[in-house]
Amino acid sequence: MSLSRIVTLDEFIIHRQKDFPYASGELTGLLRDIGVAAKIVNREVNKAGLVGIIGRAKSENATGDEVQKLDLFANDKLIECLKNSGECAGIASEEDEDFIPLTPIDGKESKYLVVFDPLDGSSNIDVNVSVGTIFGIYRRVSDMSGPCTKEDFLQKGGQLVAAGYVLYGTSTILVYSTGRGVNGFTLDPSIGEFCLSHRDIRIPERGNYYSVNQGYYLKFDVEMRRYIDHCSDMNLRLRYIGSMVSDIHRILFQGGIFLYPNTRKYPHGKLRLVYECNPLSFIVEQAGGKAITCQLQRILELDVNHLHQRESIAIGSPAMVDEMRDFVERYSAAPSFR
Ligand code: FDP
Repeated sequence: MSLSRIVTLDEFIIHRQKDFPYASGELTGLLRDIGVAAKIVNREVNKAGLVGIIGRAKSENATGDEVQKLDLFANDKLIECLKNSGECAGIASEEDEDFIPLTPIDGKESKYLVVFDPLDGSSNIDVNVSVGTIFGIYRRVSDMSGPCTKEDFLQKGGQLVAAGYVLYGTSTILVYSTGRGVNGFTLDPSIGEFCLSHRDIRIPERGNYYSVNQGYYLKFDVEMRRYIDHCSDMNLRLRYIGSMVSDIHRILFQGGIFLYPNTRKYPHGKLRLVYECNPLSFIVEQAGGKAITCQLQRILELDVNHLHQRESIAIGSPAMVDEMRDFVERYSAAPSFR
């Protein structure tokens, strides 16, 4: 496809469908529906300060975080778009305790499921800092003659068919992968379309940034503290937005490492495996990066036991994740350092 003219997201995904000889168009339809939902969420995120939609909704979501109104709005819009599309058999969201099976339209059962975090980094909404939507798409494993089941949603990240995110930042960008590289599309507000802006994104081997909530330093295991000391010794720049999707976006383009280690408060890590760590690890690996837990297991190979399971994570440039691995191996093997 020529880059000499504007290529819209719709054109691109239809063109890419030809790469999959037995494609039925369902996945293509699903990706387009997510693109439409993203445009609606983007519209609200952009005018949040004007219409007073921001602020706390005074409830807690399935994982105990304080829910803000825009989270609920984004959740509703995504569910609505996916429900009406007929291309999705069920959804699981950060905002809902359980998964939601969707009724087939015209009796046609879909083979795909969508997991998502409707608005990641939501504690930043009130102060105009970038937030994003993260999504992952799985092929269902349950019998197609009935509704989807929990097992469909407890697949390992390695089974993802596609994943992506939409970042509502200085511009709005949708980045996705179907397992054949990663491409980015920037929303052109003048025509209301996502246009191909970043073709075949490759993460740098190394970068100058590390990203971690250093305020929790004393609560990290000793091996993580040693690695963070090393980053500081190397004069790496600390950048922590507090919105994982925004931090990962920067790392994807400029290189670096993002860490959310286990702490005393979150002994298994804080970030959610199903709709945060897995989709972002899929993207980062597709771009040539790596993603492991702070106990050194590859994120995409982790067993999923619970929809809202939390894990620790180290993700980013391959050489930096390898280096962090070396530190953990070295210092966790030396009990005297604990
Ligand atoms: P948030 O709670 O604002 O939704 O998803 C969780 C997340 O944000 C990540 O986006 C972010 O990187 C992290 O939590 C921030 O957590 P800390 O405030 O504990 O650093």
